[in-house]
Amino acid sequence: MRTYTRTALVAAGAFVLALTTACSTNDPDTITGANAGAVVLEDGWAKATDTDMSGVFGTIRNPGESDLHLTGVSGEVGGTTELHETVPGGSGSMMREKEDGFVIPAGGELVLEPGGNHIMLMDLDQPITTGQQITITLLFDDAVEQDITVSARDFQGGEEEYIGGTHEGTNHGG
Ligand SMILES: [Cu+2]
Repeated sequence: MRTYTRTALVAAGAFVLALTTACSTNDPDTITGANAGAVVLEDGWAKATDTDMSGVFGTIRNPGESDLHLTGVSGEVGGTTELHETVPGGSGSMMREKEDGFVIPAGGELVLEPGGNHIMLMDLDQPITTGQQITITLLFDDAVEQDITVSARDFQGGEEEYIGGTHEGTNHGG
C-alpha cells in the first residue's frame, strides 16, 4: 500500500514538472536563446505584384555575439514562402530554394536583394498591392522565431527564372 502511494506521488510530481516546462517553452517572453529575437531588419520591402510570385528584400543584421542560422521563413500572405538564392544558369541567372538556409555571422548581415538572395513568395492567391504591409516570420534553429514586417513597393527587375521544385519552367516576369 505504502509503495503504491509513493509511486503515485512521484508520478504526479513529474507531470507537474512536464507541464511547467512546456509552458515556459511556449511563452515568447521566456525564450532565452542567446540571440532570441535579436536580428534587425533595415530597408525591408516587398515587391508589389499582380502575379502569383513576389519577393521580400532588405538587410538583416545580427548585432549579437553568436552566429545565427536562418533556417526558414513562413508568411501570412498565403501560398509558399521560401528562402531563395540566385545562381548563374539558363540564359542568365536562375533562382532556387536555399535549403540549408543562411548563416548570419555575429556582427554581420544578410543582404536580400533582387537578383540575389531573397525571401520568395510563391503561389499567392491574391495580388500584393503597393503599400500593403506584409509580415514574415523568420525561423532560426533552436526553434527561435522573429517576425518582420515590410511594406510593398513597385519595382521592375530582378525577374530571374525559378528552377527546381514544382515551379520548374515557371517564368516569373522575364
Ligand atoms: Cu525566388
